[in-house]
Amino acid sequence: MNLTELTNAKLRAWVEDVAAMTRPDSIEVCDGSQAEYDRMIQIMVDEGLAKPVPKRPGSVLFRSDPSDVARVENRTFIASATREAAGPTNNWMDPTELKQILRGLFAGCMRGRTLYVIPFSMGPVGSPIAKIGVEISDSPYVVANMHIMTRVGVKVLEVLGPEGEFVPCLHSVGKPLAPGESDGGLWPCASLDKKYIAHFPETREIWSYGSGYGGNALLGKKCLALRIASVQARDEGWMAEHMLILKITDPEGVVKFMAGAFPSACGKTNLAMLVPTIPGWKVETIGDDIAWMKFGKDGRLYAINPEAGFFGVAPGTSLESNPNAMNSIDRNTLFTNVALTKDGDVWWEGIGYDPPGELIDWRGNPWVQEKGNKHQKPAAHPNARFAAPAHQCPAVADEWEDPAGVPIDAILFGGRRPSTIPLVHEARTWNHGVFLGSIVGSEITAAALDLKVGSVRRDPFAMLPFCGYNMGDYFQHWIDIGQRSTADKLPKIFMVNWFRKENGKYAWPGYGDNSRVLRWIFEACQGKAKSVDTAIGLMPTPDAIDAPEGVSTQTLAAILSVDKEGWLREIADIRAHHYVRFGDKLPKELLSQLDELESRLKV
Ligand code: O2Y
Ligand code: MN
Repeated sequence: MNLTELTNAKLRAWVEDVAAMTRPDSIEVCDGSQAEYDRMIQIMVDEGLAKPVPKRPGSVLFRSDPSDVARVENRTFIASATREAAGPTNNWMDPTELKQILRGLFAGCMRGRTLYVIPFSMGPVGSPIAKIGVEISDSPYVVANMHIMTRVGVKVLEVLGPEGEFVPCLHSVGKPLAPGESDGGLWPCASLDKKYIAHFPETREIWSYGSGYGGNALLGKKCLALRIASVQARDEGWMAEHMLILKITDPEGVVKFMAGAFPSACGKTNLAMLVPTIPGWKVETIGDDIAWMKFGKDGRLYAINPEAGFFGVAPGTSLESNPNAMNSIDRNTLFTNVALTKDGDVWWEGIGYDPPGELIDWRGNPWVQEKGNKHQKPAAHPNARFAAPAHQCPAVADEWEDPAGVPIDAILFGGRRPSTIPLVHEARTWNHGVFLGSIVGSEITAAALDLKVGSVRRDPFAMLPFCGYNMGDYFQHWIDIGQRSTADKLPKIFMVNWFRKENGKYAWPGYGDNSRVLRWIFEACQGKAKSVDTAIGLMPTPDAIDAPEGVSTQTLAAILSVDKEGWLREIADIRAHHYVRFGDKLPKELLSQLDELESRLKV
């Protein structure tokens, strides 16, 4: 498609302005077709940027620049009108100053490249919960990944219409080409100090410069669906959350939907695709990373997965840890920074089998496994990724594209907590649940930077890197949401912890055995769970959860008990090091929850 086919005047004017600033050689409007996707892949294969993976039909491998392998939190900015609006947990920059820097960087930055206009829908096209974005990018890698991760093309432009609203998302790899120059097979990006992942919450704009990777460049995901959407959600009375969504069916065919917020690298994708170890139960996937939830007319919260694919971490993914993910990526998958085998397959650490001889590692060098050498550099980058269409997941639920969303029965919060936090407990009320969400975090297990071993790195609601405004106001938004319905209609809230340790070893096997905990949560939603009222909330009775193989009844009892001393230390830490950051913005309801919890523990 070309520019003249853009009937939305605002969109057309924006594209023309950006083209005048960035000076691309050509402009293409993406139609979202298979032919377009294939052409992007071919361009990158011809350039030497993509390598076919013949063992997985339709799949290719990319190797990024070593400076461009993950989200860059210290180069991610929330440029709200005031520092206070961004709050204590975000990198703030003055919007005028930041725009000036960005205009300088974007000037002429697409020389020698094509400017792609990517109209995309976050959520099923036309869903009342969905939002439209348009990404301008000079990266065919971004175009191909956006085809997988979002809904792209003509249908989106039709819904947008001549006057519809969209979030403008401007992206450049930040590497203009001189006449006749090409990337020469090397991943284009700018140096770290020139990377900017910039968000302008008031004007709902995203400007991303200098990185071609993942969350920095696929702007529908973390930038739009979380940072900008969290601001829209606050203003419009809904919720944009870093949550998986799963469907669980009991042996009688009763269905519940659960959403879950876990910090990055806590096994969210594995939980979303879990294969239960309890007979007769079924878990199906709606989404593995982001949930948008809106109230229905019946007062319940309905969730959609705004994405259309999975952008999962490859290392550690195996037929044992996540067979559904493995089967999702056996074709039509974009791999980034994994290793390549001689017989044309991918390999990574934790894939479940030894490499079949010599590999090419993620940097493009020959690599032979040195068994027992703990210092050997990995063949795949630890943040190596796969991008695969959600419809390829064998466990994807029938409802995953329902435009109305699915009614959420339970919300789960969790983190990596080797001590204190039990396997599962249920909040007494919505506000108690909000309190639990606000204290989510993971314990520091090895000395990292300036953080003390054993201290908790808080990641409230798993939104620390993704909340586009003041986290204190975000807590208040959660409290306000609870006022909009009644306890019988709101989801029940739970905190889970798959990572408790005893004598230095994990006490709970996790993975498929987490279904035993989900069953108790399911029963709690039906009002049928065997529960005991404790100081910290409702907990399973000793016989409510079947111990999986290898877990003794004593161990199970230990991880299902209240660690009074641990919780009192936790409360002191929350008061002194966590809540204090939010000053006046901390909702009084959360302080009351903390005080009440302390009093209950002290009786
Ligand atoms: O490193 C990146 O650019 C991707 S980060 C990511 C990708 C998929 C799902 N979640 C995350 C995350 O960091 O939470
Ligand atoms: Mn995530």
